Amino acid sequence: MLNVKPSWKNWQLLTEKGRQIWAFKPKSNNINEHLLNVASVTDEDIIQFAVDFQFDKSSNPNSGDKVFRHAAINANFQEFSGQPPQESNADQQQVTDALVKGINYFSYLQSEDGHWPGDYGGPLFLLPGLLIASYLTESPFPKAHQEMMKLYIFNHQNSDAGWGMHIEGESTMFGTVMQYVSLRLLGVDKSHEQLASAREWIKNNGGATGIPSWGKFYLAILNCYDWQGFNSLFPEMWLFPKWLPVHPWRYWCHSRMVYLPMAYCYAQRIKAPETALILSLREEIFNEDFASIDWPKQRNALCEKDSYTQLSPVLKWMNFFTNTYEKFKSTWLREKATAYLLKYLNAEDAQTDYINIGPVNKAINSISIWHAYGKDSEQFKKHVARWYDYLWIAEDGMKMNGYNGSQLWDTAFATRAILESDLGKLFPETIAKSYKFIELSQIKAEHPTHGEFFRHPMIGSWPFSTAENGWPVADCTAEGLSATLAINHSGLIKPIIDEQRIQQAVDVILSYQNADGGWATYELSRAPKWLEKLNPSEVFADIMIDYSWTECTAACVISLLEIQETYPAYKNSEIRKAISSGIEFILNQQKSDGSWYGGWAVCFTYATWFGVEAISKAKGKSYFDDAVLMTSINKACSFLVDHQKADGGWGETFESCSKLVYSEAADSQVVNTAWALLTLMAAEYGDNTAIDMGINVLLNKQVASGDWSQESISGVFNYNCMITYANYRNIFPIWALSRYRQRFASK
Ligand code: LAN
Repeated sequence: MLNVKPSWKNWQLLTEKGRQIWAFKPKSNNINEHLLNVASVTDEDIIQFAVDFQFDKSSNPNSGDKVFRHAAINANFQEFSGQPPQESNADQQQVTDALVKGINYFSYLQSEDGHWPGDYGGPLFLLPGLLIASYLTESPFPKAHQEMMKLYIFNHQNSDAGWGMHIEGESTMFGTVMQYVSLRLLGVDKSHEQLASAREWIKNNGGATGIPSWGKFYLAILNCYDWQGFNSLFPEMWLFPKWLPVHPWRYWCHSRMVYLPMAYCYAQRIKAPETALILSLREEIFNEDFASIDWPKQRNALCEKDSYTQLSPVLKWMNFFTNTYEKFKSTWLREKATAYLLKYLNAEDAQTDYINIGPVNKAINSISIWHAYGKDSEQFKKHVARWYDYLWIAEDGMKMNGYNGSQLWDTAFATRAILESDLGKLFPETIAKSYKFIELSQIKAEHPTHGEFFRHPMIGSWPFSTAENGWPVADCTAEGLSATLAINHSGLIKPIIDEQRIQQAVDVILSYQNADGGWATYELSRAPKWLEKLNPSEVFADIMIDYSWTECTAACVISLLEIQETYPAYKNSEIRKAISSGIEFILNQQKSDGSWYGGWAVCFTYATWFGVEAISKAKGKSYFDDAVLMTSINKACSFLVDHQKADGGWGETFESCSKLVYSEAADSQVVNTAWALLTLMAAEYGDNTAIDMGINVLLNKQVASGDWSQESISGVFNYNCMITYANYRNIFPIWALSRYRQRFASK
């Protein structure tokens, strides 16, 4: 039995069709009723929360998802009862046994609907946005939730009293002011010791005027910052003709969908009433007297600890014009722009069933819709109901996830990992459940307004999280398709995803290929590279355009290669061309040291795995010159072997992502080790010792239950913000062991 602390038991994860809701002492398992009868929290409960959610950030800032996992395991865990295959020697037997144990353990984490729930926290600037929305709209979270949020924020305070952008990051003004304000909104008194020291941090680093623009925005909403200190968001830009290169339809969809509600709030200059709390906050976070601050001068003020990208001179010029325009703007045009923004916001809400594309626009859309239609409107109520889809509980408290989950992504990877070796067939029920979820998540219809609001056609695609979120992603489609093919080939289940639906997925993937041969994330690259010069965020890089990425490209190429094997007749020459130019893109991305930079996980080991996996799969099939492919693969393998640690594993820190150079972790990490091993095995690397040593690291690090411990953070976005993928510590070791086993089992 795993240790479940008393108050962990009071929180229960309800799931349905991928939706994940943490309910406090729920009276029923009906997910739709989780808000109807939230049990009231007693003083004893609160005292017990503080004991049970004590978390020592200094030993590892990453929680191990124990609240969910321990409950799931204790509910019905059983050792594997079947007969694992008998191998011909003790070493091989050890691998097979570890694999059986690893899959068996992981199968108990799968929810009834077939997906693998998991912690998707990491960024620290998300929950504050939601808390500001809840404060402004006077829609408080239940007390139990509030207490858990406080604990989370306190638990993640750094030793210097500030907070970072994400749980592993050094303190920044953005991180610190946002958490400070959140704790105050949650009712913590300013005399609290941890708040007093945080205030010191803020003061010593120049005060909140130096908060980056996204922070300025949230503070302005709270009425703790003057809108005049905020560069104009020029709402009229949304009325530009579509052919203009700066029209927002060309932006990366995440930027587009964040700057959309921001522009609405800016146009309306939404701000909270001046309550005693707000007046006090104004005194707490600035070094100057609030009334005396020269606001226009603060527009580009930035604490140096926050500076990641530089605002370009072009952007500064543009800001000059748009800020000046604010003084002379036409009311008629402003109203027209605002009406358009609202229409667009409604469309995004309808298209995502109020989940929205992500955690940032979730909060800001809620604010906009509340402003437009009021607290009692149906639209606003639907927004509030979806706040809970983003909340997650682990042993460090209640956090806001970076998405409404990573459901489809994890399920597709897990399925492929399990089915990589024949051993996966010992788990037919797990695969059957996965299949059900994958089937359910494939997008089957287009929104009526998809053309009007610039959405890429999506029938046949897969999203990252759930069908309800409904934003298709290129590489999620590829992973969904690869997992589907793997299940179909396993012969375990009668295929439900028929040929027509497979072809639709292929068509979507083809439609996503960029002119440079690569694949981006959610859409085609819609603007030239120079548009990045208009990136107004000081803390994220490359957010303006949807660029082609090594990982996304490799995933798409791999799935197309699989399609060519299974359905050679389908669009053969078109697919061949797509694969060849995809491979060329991947080759061009390879660095001279043989590695690839990873944009969506930490980091070089991740993208190098994708690069080599695609290239080695394409080898020998005349998509490309094999000599060129071999050189690329060999260079990649040398890179990895050069970075193998003395114990046989690999380890990278998140700084590989932000600094763009390989940054070695003190200890081997199972996730990096698994990626490196998958790569070397895909490459059929000649030196077995390197591989055997790596496998030993995975074996030695496996714990008795079959799990692996949570180590460092694995995911990233926009170079500078890290994000947790709790299931990676199981999926990738399982995958690497499966591949290793398949090598000896098939000999
Ligand atoms: C994700 C999560 C998944 C990820 C992969 C599929 C792994 C990747 O291969 C493509 C990009 C994608 C879909 C992705 C893009 C950026 C996201 C949506 C996130 C990292 C999850 C959270 C992040 C989002 C931008 C967070 C909100 C922050 C803003 C700056 C708006």
